[in-house]
Amino acid sequence: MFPQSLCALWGKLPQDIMKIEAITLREIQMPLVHFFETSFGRTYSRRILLVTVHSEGVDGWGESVVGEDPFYSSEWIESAWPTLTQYLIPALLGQRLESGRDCPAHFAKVRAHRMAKAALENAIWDAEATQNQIPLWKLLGGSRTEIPCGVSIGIQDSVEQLLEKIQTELAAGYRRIKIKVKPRWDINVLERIRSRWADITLTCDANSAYTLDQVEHLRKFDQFNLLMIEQPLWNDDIYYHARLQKELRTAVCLDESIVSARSAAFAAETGACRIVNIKVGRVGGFSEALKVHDLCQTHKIPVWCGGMLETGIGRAHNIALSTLQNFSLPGDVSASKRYWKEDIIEPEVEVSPQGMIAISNAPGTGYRVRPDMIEKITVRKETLKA
Ligand code: OSB
Ligand code: MG
Repeated sequence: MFPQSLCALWGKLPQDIMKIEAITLREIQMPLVHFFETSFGRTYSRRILLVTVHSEGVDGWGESVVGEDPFYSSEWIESAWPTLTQYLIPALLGQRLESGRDCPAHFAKVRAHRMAKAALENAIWDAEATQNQIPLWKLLGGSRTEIPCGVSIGIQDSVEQLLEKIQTELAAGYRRIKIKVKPRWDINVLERIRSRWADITLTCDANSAYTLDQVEHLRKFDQFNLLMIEQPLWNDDIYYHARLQKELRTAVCLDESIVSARSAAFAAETGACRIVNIKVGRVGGFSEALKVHDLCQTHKIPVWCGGMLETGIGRAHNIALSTLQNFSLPGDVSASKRYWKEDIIEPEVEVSPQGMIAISNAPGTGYRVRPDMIEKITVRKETLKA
């Protein structure tokens, strides 16, 4: 415990300062209920990194959104593990932190590796909320009491299977359908969807499957009254998306390209998109995600929360973030059971027949982590102590 007198001097209560005593990194493995296919490949089972921060009797949890392969991003599970154990975790051990907002300064020497940083920073926010007995969403500055949900449906073996999946999700109440597209799984598929459902809120995500010389082809997307087209061009591009947006009636939404508040500013100033997908892992943690949110709000760009096939831990963090004011569009934040036979939190994330997730007023995320279940599916684990 920190000396009371010193804390008083700084105007901080002792419980407001977290001493980082130990941090556990682990890999768990969980099969998906249904494979997920994007323009870069198909995933049947997830390998997931979880971080646990141990601080004065409280555990804070974080999940890294790194993939099994360096396809969505150059980061992947085998880059995140050593980056965390050799650099990021040592930078925090023994430190006394006031808030998750302190993390970026401690991590500043390490370039990029945002998904590794986010897992750790978010675990600190999680610990802080629990330690102070306040909801994480309040700590982040949120205000929504419920959040609207959409679904992201991967590429299927046939259009019939996709239509069946859309039917199921609409019946479950989801308020926005997003499909994955790529050349030869796009116009034909959108035509079939629109001829069956003329009015549903529909979007598509290309995960960088097109190039600017396909602008004539991309213009055909305009006929489908899509809410947006997500990341049509290169993963690291903003400038050519600005050129493309000028050619399209459909709003461009950027996902992969927005890695920081600075890249969001660049996109806003160049007109590269009209909507932004915020993934807290992609931008390096809650602190930066809040900056992206605020920057977009200033530029009148609505945002929504993206998903990365998270377990309940990352999902709970996405839900908390989605309570901020400018998250005005339905996110890819859907129910646990769409992904997992059994989730690692309780209660599981549930979506109402109206397509909403109710926000809990309980301290922390409002969802309890299930350590016994996690232990059973852990395939490697390392604890580093101060
Ligand atoms: O681009 O949004 C994406 C999943 C893995 C990698 C990238 C993306 C996605 C999704 C899934 O679209 C969203 C979800 O978690 O349901
Ligand atoms: Mg995307």
